[in-house]
Amino acid sequence: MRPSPTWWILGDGALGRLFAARLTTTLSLHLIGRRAAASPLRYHAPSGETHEVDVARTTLATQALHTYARPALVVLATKSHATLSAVEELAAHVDPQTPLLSLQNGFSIQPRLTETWAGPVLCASTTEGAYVEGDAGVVHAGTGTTWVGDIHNAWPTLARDCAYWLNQAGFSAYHDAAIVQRLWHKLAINAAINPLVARYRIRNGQLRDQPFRRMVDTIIDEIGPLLEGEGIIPPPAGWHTLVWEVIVATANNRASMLQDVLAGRPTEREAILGPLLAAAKRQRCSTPTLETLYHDTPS
Ligand code: KPL
Repeated sequence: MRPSPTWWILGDGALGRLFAARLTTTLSLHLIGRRAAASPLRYHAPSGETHEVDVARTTLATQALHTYARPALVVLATKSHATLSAVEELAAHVDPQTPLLSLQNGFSIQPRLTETWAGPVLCASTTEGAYVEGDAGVVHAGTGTTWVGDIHNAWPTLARDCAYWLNQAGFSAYHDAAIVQRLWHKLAINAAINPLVARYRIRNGQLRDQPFRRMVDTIIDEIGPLLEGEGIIPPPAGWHTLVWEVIVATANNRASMLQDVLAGRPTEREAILGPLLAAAKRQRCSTPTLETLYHDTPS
């Protein structure tokens, strides 16, 4: 195995805790949240087993954090709308060339970070499912796949290295030279699932029942042509199959947007639906379903 680097994870939510619980076993890791929190993390594995994992949980303001080695990479696991301010704060504490790995949903923060951050910006698209439990728990609801790349495909070696460490930690991770396509595909999935389940407060699998089933199909009918108009290649089995396969695979999940609504947090409406409405405007195409969905989705 290669010598272990130091990574920081910024964001103590579900994905931040999940990545921390797994990565801490193979590299030197600090999980950075808004508040210093008690270690260890309680990691509930998909098998049903629970592990107490000793994770260094700290804040950017904690002096002790800065006595350790500088991070070789910072994983951004904040919500999309909180990422720019988190990165501004981070900038005062790390070398400006530090590579970032963006785990954010949607396709809004990734281009902005790529333009503004001096170092490499990797983006990941993951189908790992997780939700938080209390102050120190994370439930790994379903294993998935994580693809890593960067928007201009300028950092393939770094992306492969990052995938290597994720694999060492037990994830299935791959470099993807076409990560932009992958991010848009995930955005299509999130747009068809998250706003509806958040509004009606249902689990993903309930979308298979009417009247939701019809609503999902109508949304997909609008999204597919729109994304193709943006140069996104349709998935091999088509947009409907892509979305319905995820609904079936995550039937028991409470989607991230539903978790946000239930916890009274802001949602990722802008990151997920905003880029679609912007594409519709660019293409001068009418998308009444997406517009209604945007207005009906809590912000
Ligand atoms: O990514 C997700 C989310 O919850 O944000 C889906 C795929 C909808 C699974 O719940």
